[in-house]
Amino acid sequence: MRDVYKGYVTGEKPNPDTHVIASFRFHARDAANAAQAIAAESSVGTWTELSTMKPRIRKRLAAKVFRLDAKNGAAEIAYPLALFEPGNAPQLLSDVAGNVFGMRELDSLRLEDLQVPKAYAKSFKGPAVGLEGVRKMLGTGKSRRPHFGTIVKPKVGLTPKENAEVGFESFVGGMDFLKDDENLSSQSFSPFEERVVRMLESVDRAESETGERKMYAPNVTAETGEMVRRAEFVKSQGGTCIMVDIVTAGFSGLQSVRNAGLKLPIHAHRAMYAAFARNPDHGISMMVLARLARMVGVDQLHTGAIVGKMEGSKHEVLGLNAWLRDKWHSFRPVFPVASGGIDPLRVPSLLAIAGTELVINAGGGIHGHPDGTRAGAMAFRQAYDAWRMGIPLEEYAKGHKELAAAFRKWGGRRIGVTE
Ligand code: RUB
Repeated sequence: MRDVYKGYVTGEKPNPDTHVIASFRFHARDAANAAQAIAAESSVGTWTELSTMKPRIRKRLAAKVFRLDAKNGAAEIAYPLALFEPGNAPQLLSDVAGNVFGMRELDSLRLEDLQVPKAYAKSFKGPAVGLEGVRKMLGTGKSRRPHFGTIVKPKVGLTPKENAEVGFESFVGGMDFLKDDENLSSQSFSPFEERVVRMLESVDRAESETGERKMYAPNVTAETGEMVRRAEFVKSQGGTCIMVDIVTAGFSGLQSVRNAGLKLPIHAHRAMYAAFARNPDHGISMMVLARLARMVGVDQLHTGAIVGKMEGSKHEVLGLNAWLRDKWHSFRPVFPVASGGIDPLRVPSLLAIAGTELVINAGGGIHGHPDGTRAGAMAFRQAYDAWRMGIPLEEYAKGHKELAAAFRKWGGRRIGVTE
């Protein structure tokens, strides 16, 4: 054990009302040294003794390892609340999830969970409308049916006019919700303002044609100030939702948008999350990302589709979804979003596993339908109707040509679920 890391340990259980508590797993040659190195580096310490260190600083601000499982490489560390600036999510991460991931004392490090005290949580806004608010906006509070959403495909390249036409077809076919893709912002082929105006026209047209409420989430992800300007533009045009790539934009950007007070629900796309969440031995878990996102204030969050194209075990996704819908401090519940590689034939399995308090998003599974976008959207709703009435999909497809065509195209796809 290096002397400089000694003393960052305590036998006392921390008070959860006055400490942030982080759960880590790690691989290291000397577990006790490694755990204390994490506590030191993420609070007041560094690799050497400091002539500038005052006893009062160490006493008040040092993080402490209060549980160490050296055999399995696990530790829980308590951080005094005074370490944190209220309402500053980037600073929280720079602290508990900053330098520590690169320390030589550790071969790998994983931040599994993060508990924050009520007093600190209160300094963040949380979801503006939450799951129930989004349901209210779309009029599904009573039926409790899943929301069906689409991502216009191709991801990028369509003009605003083409994009809006695809949107209209999706809405009329039965989609409640439509979002831009994660890499669409304001490129030359699709300037943001024009895209928003045209898609909102499609929302209006589709609402009058179907008598149903529709919602569009334009992707406002950009430089922080620009994100706020884009969100304000959406609001000024009568838009009812925005989307943010919460990882690539960062928590600073997300906070700027949330704190702008626009009261627009935020659809949170997690593009790039797997760079730090996928390796089970290193990085930051999706659970930690979900906690931060909810605390800062998103209303819908991608958590994994279980039956789709992206990683994420059933156990993990169901745990995340249950937590998002459950009570946590005074924050509203968040709508979990299943997305990535879903086609209509996967809808019954997804609903059987994950339930109906869910947004089901599909891109390729709608715009890849052999008879086009409207038929793709209809096939999704038909798959839901079949499931709701307990009719096997093959049976239902006999009287529903859109579902039948989906069978012809995707019937051979294997549904793989990682437990
Ligand atoms: C959806 C798509 C989304 C993923 C992201 O398109 O690519 O960006 O949902 O994954 P498609 P996740 O329906 O054609 O696959 O939701 O797991 O973050």
